[in-house]
Amino acid sequence: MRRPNILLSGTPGVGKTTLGKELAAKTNLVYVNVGDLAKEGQLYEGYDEEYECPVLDEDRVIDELEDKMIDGGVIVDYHSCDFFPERWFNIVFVLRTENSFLYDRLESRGYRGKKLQDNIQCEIFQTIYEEAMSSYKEEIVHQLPSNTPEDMERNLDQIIQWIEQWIKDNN
Ligand code: DAT
Repeated sequence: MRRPNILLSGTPGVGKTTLGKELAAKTNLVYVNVGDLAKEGQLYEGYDEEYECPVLDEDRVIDELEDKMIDGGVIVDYHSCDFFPERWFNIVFVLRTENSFLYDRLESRGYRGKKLQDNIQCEIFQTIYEEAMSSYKEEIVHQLPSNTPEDMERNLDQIIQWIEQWIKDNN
């Protein structure tokens, strides 16, 4: 059976992990957190002193995921989206969160100072949405509000419906 590949992107804290895991639990798709994958395989190519985090080795991440993506049925979660092969994804969702909600979520995750400010700005300037619109066909890129638990439920239901329809149409 053919199954679609889905990209969940957006600023850190918008709810990609929560949504992705729920989706995988309710469908027969597999959830992949690119940050965790990189950590497990040490898929890094240096260290960013300013942001105090390792720099992702994008080529190795792509090599690591390629076979799985060809099989289909993968939900990929990452806060950036311009380095994945465009052909991998059937649909791209960019989660969006209002500043006041995002600020609280990032602060309770321990983000402070420049890291907190930069992530809030990333959301204000809709950086990831624009990145997605320039990296994929515009008609497959969708923004989803992710402010409240009700938003999360609605997004889950809508994506599950989309997956079911895609599977019907492609098998
Ligand atoms: P991300 O994977 O995008 O970094 P997350 O799934 O880890 O985000 O969520 C960050 C926190 O915010 C986590 O405590 C769950 C909460 N959260 C996410 N989406 C939400 C929503 N729509 N309503 C309420 N809380 C949400």
